[in-house]
Formats: sequence, C-alpha cells, structure tokens
Amino acid sequence: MTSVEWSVGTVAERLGVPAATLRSWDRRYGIGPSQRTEGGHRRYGEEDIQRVRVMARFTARGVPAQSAARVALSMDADRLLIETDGDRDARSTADRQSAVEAICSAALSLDAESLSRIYQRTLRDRDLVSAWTEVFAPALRTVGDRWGDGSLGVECEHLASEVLATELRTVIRLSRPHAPNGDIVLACADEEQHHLPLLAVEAELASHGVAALGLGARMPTDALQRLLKVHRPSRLFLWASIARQVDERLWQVLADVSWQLDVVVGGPGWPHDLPASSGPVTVTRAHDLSGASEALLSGGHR
Ligand code: B12
Repeated sequence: MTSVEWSVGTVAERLGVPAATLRSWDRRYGIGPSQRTEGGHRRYGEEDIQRVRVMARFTARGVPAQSAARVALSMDADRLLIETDGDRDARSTADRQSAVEAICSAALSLDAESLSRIYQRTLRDRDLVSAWTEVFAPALRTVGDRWGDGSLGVECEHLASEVLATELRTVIRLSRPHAPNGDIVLACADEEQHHLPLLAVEAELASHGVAALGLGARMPTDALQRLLKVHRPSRLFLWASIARQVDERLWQVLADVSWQLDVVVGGPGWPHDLPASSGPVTVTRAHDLSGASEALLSGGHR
C-alpha cells in the first residue's frame, strides 16, 4: 500500500507552522519531506510530519533551531512516535470536538457543501470506526438533542443525515467489496427509519473487502422472512433506534430458521432481554460499530 503524502500547505495547516518556516527548515536543516513530485513540490509522509512536529516542539521551548534539527534527525520512526504521542492525544481530542461542532453548525446553516467537506476530511484523517464513533455518532447525537430542545429544525437533521449517507455510500463503492452474494444481510427493524448505523456497518465491512446486502430502513418482517428463506444468509445484522414492541414477531421468524444463522442486533430500540439463542440461531447484541463489525466478520459457518 502506498502511504499518503501531504503538500507543504496542508502540513502547515495541520501543524500550525507557517509554510515559509517549513520551507526554511527543509533548506537549512534537512527537516523536510523525503519525497518530491516530478515538478519539485515537497511531499511529506507521516514520518516526515512527526519529525517536523518534534522540531516545532523543541524550537517552541527555546532550543536553537540547529540543535533541535540535530536531535530530530537522529530519531528513528519508533522514537518519533513516542516523542509525539502525547501531542497526538491532545490534538485528536481538539480535532474531534471541532469536527462535531463544525458538523452541527453546517447543519444549522443548511450548508451541504461544508457538511460534505467535513465528513470527507474526517474519513480521510481517521479510520471508519473512529470517524463514526468519535465524530459522526457524537455529532448525530448533538443534532438529535438540538432537534429535541427545538434549537434546530428537522430539515437540518435531514440534511446532516443525507449528506453523511452519501459519504458512507461513497466509502462502500470505492472499497469495491466482494463476498458470496447475500451471505451477510443488514436491515433495519420493521418501521425503523434510522438507517445510518446500518450504512456505517456496511462501510466498515466494505473497508475490510467484505460486501453485505444492505436493505436500509423499515424492513417489513414478512419481507425479511421471505428473504431469509430464499438466501439463507449466515449472518444478519438488525438495527433499531426506536423501542420495539414487546411481542416482536421477528423472534418467531428467527425461531423457525433451520440453518446456522448468527444474528447481531444493535441500537437502543431492542429490549434488554433478548430471546435465548436456540437451535442453529444465535442472537447477540453489539454495543458499538467495531463490536458489530467484528461479530459479522468473524461469524459465518458455511
Ligand atoms: C438522524 C435522525 C433521524 C433521521 C434518520 C435518517 C437516517 N437516514 O437514518 C430521521 C429524520 C428520518 C429521523 C426520524 C425520526 N426520529 Co430520529 N434521530 C436521528 C438522530 C439525530 C441520529 C440517528 C442515528 O443515526 N443515531 C446513531 C447513533 C448516533 O445513535 P445512538 O442511539 O446514540 O447510539 C448508541 C448506541 O446505539 C451505540 N452506537 C452508536 N453507533 C453505533 C453503531 C453500531 C453498529 C452499534 C451496534 C451501536 C452503535 O452507541 C450509542 C450509545 O449507546 C437521532 C439522535 C440520536 N441520539 O441518535 C434521532 C432520534 C433517534 N430520533 C428520534 C425520533 C423521536 C424520531 C422520530 C420518531 C421523529 C418523528 N416524530 O417523526 C422519527 C421516526 C422514527 C422511526 N419510526 O424510525 C429520537 C428517538 C427517541 C426515542 N428513543 O424514542 C432521537 C433519539 C432524537 C431525540 N433526541 O429525541 N431521525
């Protein structure tokens, strides 16, 4: 896999060090990119960026630039990682909060372009689980809370969701996942309209190269029953945000399944007590995106 390389402008923005200073550190002390484009433009890899970060940190503490550069250049990849780890934690918390706030304010001003840019940047800077768990889900919850207290209209919530759905589908499409057709099925419970978590699961599986049959929102139980009979999948993920009725017909449908099927349920809508696994069907609960994906990736018995 080729690593991502960054322009001097992007590194300047990321680290808060002026581009002119970066160029001068490169020219004078050799603290710069290990690659250049054919046209001679600087291209920084992750290790180059960490070295620049060490340089920035030392000079900010008053260490003369030449000595700072000598120390930074003597560090190998492991040492650089140790040296910059604390920065990363602080940075990632700040990045996370500012991304959540940026999503909410773009939603509030119905700014689809900014929403799309923030989602894309988050997906570029983080893996999918971290993007969803640390940025998208908290932003959705904040959007939901603001809708709940009346400070944000439902149109803003729709836009934030629609644009996110597009970006998650783009991840799925670009990952070109493959798998035996219909072996993993993802669906929302009957009448359940919240399907973004389903797309997040589909995108995470896709990023592992695994395709799933994503059936989206409001899957009628009868239709699901028919599909199960015809396709006999080995794994089924079901999402519910809204509380399910006590006499859920779905459990009867699952009790009639005669082949090995791992059912994973997710979302706050499912009852506390799930039906006990019986016969060839197991029913487990996933508490987060990584738990759901791991259960689906490791399951399957055919
Ligand atoms: C976007 C949204 C919508 C969109 C959905 C668009 C779409 N394509 O999905 C639209 C506008 C359609 C919508 C409609 C409605 N919505 Co709505 N919606 C939301 C919102 C803002 C985000 C939903 C979401 O994706 N959540 C995903 C994550 C962020 O949800 P979470 O529950 O917090 O996640 C928890 C766990 O599940 C877990 N987790 C997080 N991510 C993942 C991923 C996986 C895979 C797993 C396993 C676990 C997991 O961690 C969290 C902590 O426990 C939520 C706010 C919220 N707090 O979720 C409201 C929210 C869910 N909606 C709500 C309501 C009331 C509705 C409506 C009934 C409104 C109405 N009167 O019409 C309708 C219809 C509902 C229906 N029948 O399905 C309420 C639900 C209250 C309740 N519990 O009953 C919420 C909580 C808003 C609120 N603050 O009141 N909604």
